[in-house]
Amino acid sequence: MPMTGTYDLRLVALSVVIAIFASYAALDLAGRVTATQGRSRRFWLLGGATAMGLGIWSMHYIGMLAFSMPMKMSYDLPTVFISLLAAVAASAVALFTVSRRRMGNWQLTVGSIVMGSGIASMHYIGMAAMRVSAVIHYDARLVSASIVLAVIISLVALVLAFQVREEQRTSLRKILSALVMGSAIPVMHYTGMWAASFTHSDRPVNLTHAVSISSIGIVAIAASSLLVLTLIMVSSFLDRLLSAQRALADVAREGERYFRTLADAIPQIIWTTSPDGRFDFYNKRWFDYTSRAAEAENVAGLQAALHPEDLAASTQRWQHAIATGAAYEGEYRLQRAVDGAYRWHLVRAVPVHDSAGKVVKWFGTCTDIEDQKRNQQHLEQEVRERTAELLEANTRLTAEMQERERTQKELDLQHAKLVAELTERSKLSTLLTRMGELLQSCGTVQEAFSIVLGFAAKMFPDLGGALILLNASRNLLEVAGSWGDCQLAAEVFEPNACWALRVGRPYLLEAGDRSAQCAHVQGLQGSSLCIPMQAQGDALGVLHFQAGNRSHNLSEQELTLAGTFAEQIGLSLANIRLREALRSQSIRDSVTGLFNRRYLEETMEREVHRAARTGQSLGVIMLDLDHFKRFNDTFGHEAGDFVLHNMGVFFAKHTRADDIACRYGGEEFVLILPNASVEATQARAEQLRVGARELSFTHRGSALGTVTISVGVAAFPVHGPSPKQLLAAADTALYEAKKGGRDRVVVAEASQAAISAVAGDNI
Ligand code: GH3
Ligand code: MG
Ligand code: MG
Repeated sequence: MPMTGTYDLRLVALSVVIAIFASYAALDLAGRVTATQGRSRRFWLLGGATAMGLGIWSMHYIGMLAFSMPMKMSYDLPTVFISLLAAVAASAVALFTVSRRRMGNWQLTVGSIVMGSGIASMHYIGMAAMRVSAVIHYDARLVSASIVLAVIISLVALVLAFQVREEQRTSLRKILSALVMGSAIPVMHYTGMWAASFTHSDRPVNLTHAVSISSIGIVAIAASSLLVLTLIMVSSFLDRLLSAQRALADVAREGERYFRTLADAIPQIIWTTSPDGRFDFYNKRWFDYTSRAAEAENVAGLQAALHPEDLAASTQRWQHAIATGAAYEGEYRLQRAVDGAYRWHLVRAVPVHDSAGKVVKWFGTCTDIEDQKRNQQHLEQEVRERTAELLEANTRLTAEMQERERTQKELDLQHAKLVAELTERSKLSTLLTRMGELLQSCGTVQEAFSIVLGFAAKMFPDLGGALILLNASRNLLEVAGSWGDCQLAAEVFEPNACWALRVGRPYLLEAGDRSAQCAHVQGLQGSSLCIPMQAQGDALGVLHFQAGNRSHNLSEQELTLAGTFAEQIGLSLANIRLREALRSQSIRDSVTGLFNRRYLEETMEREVHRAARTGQSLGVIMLDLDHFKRFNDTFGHEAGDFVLHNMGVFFAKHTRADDIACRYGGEEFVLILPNASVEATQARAEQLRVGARELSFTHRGSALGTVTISVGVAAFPVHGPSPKQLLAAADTALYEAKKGGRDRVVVAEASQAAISAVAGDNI
């Protein structure tokens, strides 16, 4: 009949605790095996497998011992050890599988099956070690289930171990994994127990190597397995710690080696000092540069090579850096041993701090900047030179531009001045032309003078001036007119008073010059100019200009214009003179200077009309030289002309300005006396007759004797209404005078018609 057993729950709990502990140890050891190589690895693989196997096995056995039946239970010792070996083997497979670099599906599958089979073997071998008076039957399905469970647990254990193997410290994941694994192993164990059933048997039990386990035994198994597990875990921890320190030391050594290699490779001087500034390292470059021996260097410091002038500054700065922990930097000269030359270096040092911020080291460098500095100086010099050149060029350009601007302004000014001058000249030229045109149409010189004065005021607005003319007898200069502000010492003066007339060309007196001042400008402060005016070689007078009291002289332009002005006047006056002469020649008789017969006829017509219009009378005297043929014959024709000329002068002199004296032909003369009655005309004729007789002529040294005249007198309106009748009446009277014995005056017989006309007028 089947037997039932009971479980001591305390022992069940102990078995679960051991399983969890063993699982944790397994995970920890997996990491150790993975981290080590060679012999260490083998040690940890074997040690780990043993401890882990022991743990699993002790869980199993305490689980077995937790089960009790009402009979004596003992265990066959050799079989128990075999089951222990199975547990160790399974553990070894597990550790090996998870400590590989990678764990593929294939490895995982094989590992799980081997490990699961191992654990299952351990369990059922353990069961076989039981020595009880009962027969054990196994439920095949539950056995199978327990084996599958063992494989699944192994699979999970391998995956979890593989994942947490790198974790050096205790982590939640590691603990959770240990709990999962540690709980699963007892589940497999108790499933295996469940598969077994016991029926009582009376067959004797072989107890040759059997032992029965007491409570103390259980404690011993549990304690020893936990102790082994603890020991191996402590060992693992210590090993991990030592490895880490070794690794750190290796890293430090490696770092030092790298640093030195790097420091020697760098083409700069590298040095380090302790926190208080004591030099403890230089790279190769320093020794090459200074040719110093490596042993002597630890104290000397950079000062050994520093330029004496840089020593104080660098020391002070270095001390400040050490005191404050601030970075150190400066440019100093270091002496190069090979040639003794001091080369500029950029010296820098930075402090290295520990995690607490304390300075633990100074790292320094000296960079040779000599070439750089020289290049920089060279560049700066170049820049300075270029800048100076540019500045100079700029200054030059500015000056040139200013010069150009000034020139341009000057040109503009000159241009404006020129334009103004041209405008002025054009204006003046127009005035000159207009004056010329007006002068052209002047009939007499007097008329021309008034035009000249008018234009002078317009053309010389800044100057005063005067037109000064020689009088008829050419012995005095008289001021004909003036313009502007003209101050003259006298209105009339002698020709000699003017230097221009004396020297026969323009005379300029500069302002303030009193050396040879013309008398007519006595007392004048400013400049003056006199230009002689001539027409056909005859001096007419002086054109005078003066600049008032202006301190400066007449300008070139004024002088030129004055010259042109005078020239124009001279030319015009010459023209007028010529025209006057031509006209005079056409109306005057050249021998006597009296009007000719043509002029008489024209004038008499006009005079008769005027007399008729005004109701005045007009006297006509016709006279003829007596026996002039005989005179000619006696004294010659030339002497006759001489007498004729003098007679002309005599008649001109003894007539009034209004009277018209003319040579009527040969040695006959006619005088027209406007506004003269018959009596007045007769009286004048008588005077002339007496005067002519008293004239005595001397020609070429010989006396020519005297000449008498016979005179016929007629008058308008008594002797006729027309010139023709009047002249005929006078001629008839003259004939009567001749007939009556010559040297007498005969008044014409008044015609009846004329008398009646006169009488009619009187009524
Ligand atoms: P009377 O009149 O008294 O009767 O005598 P007469 O001799 O003067 O008169 P007659 O008419 O015969 O002569 C005029 C003379 O006048 C002729 C001429 O010789 C002279 N005669 C006329 N014209 C000129 C002249 O221009 N020059 C000169 N020298 N003689 C002139
Ligand atoms: Mg005659
Ligand atoms: Mg006569």
